[in-house]
Amino acid sequence: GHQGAVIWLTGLSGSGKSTLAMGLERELFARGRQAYVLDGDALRSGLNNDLGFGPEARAENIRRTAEVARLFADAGLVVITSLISPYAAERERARNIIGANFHEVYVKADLATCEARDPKGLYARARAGEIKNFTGIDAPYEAPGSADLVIDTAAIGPDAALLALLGYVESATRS
Ligand code: GGZ
Repeated sequence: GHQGAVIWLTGLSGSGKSTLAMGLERELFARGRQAYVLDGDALRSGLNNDLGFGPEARAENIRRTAEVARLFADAGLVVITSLISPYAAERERARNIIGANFHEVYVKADLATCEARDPKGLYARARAGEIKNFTGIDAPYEAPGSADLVIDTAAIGPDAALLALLGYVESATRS
């Protein structure tokens, strides 16, 4: 049988979270699993459209997403969250909300790599002072010290990264 789970991706903007999340959803679905992505950027256009990027707003963003993820996981889905979630304390809060089915995955890429990718031009705008409180520039990112899985997307390509994530999720959610 299968149990629900929450795969909590954390990492800088441009680290590859969204690409990995969508790829994992697709591969799990192809294997008969119900999977669903909760993407921070997408949630911010609806459920979380009242929230900015200060510490308290980010904490509330993480809290709401964790509560929604818990509901979906209770229904048996593999929920893949894709939020920067920069504060270790808020990630621990998410773990406490969700419980044993919470899996923290650090999508690791150093700032220089993410800034070189800059897929949406946000780092350039943050450097120019057009975006304030941008994670990695003038807002903190607290790297996980004991993630359940670390995927270094600066060191391995997207296919290898997805395979590593898929392998972890399949073994961690087998029941
Ligand atoms: C960080 C920002 C900011 C600031 C807009 N800081 O890479 P993206 O563009 O597509 O996804 C990022 C997203 C971050 O939202 P999250 O909900 O994941 O953040 S958190 O968990 O910290 O609450 C980025 C864009 O929004 N974005 N302004 N100031 N990222």
